[in-house]
Amino acid sequence: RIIRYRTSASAAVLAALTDEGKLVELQQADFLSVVRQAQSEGRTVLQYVQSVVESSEGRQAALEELDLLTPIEAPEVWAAGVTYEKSREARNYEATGGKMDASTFYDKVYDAERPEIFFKSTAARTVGPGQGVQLRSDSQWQIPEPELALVLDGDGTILGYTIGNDMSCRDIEGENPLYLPQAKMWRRSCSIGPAIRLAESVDNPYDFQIACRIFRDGAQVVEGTANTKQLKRKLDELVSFLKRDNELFEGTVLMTGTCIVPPNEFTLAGGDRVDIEISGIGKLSNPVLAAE
Ligand code: DO4
Ligand code: MG
Repeated sequence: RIIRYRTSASAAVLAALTDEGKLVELQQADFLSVVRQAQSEGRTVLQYVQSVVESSEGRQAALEELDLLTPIEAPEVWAAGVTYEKSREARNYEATGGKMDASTFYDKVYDAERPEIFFKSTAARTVGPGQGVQLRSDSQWQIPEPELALVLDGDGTILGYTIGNDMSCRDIEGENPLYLPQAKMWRRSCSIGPAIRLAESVDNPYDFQIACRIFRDGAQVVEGTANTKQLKRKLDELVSFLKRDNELFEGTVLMTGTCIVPPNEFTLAGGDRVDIEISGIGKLSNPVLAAE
């Protein structure tokens, strides 16, 4: 895994962290420079990073004890939607006021060849581990959306996997689908991290275990689990639609849709904490800030 963190002297450091907890600082300042260095040596990113790790003493460290930053300053974050049955059900509930008896455009997009893909965030709106995600002031029904996120190269190659939180307003989206950008995009409405799991180190991306837990006043109030084997679409299929007639900036992040939705009566409140854990990647933990 590749991580970025702040040292006690406040310098940002890029490092590799093995599954055994060996932490080795890398000489590059950002993940894409590591990718380019590996390419210039004719090696895969995993081969390059492994060689650096093996030839360095490093030290033992755990993610939780580091002052983590976003693992990449993604120029753009995009998101796919209605890629899991769970999301289709939740969207139908919002759109029909709970009646659920009519076929909706969410049913159609779930089955259509073209997936739903929308623009989610810019680097300035995206927060990292431990930083606050923020609530909107004009929504009464807000939830986190835990999602596997892809870190892409400019040609759409999947370089690695991270965790994304696609903060969403269910009431705004349910009122009118044309309000989607407002239901999805506002200050601090997107979080990514804590690490980038190198793509070559993942045998099967359709077997990531995902868990989401929400805490209020120190107690867990929501818990959900899922697995990427429930994903309706292939990851390359989502990337190919994102690339179509589009320019992909190096380091773009694509969130692949939510598979866990809190109970319909639940809404986030300021002071909550959202933890999203994905096997092999880590835990993305963010406090929830009240609306300004
Ligand atoms: O329009 C619906 C958005 C769906 C979404 O963000 C998701 O399924 O994750
Ligand atoms: Mg989503």
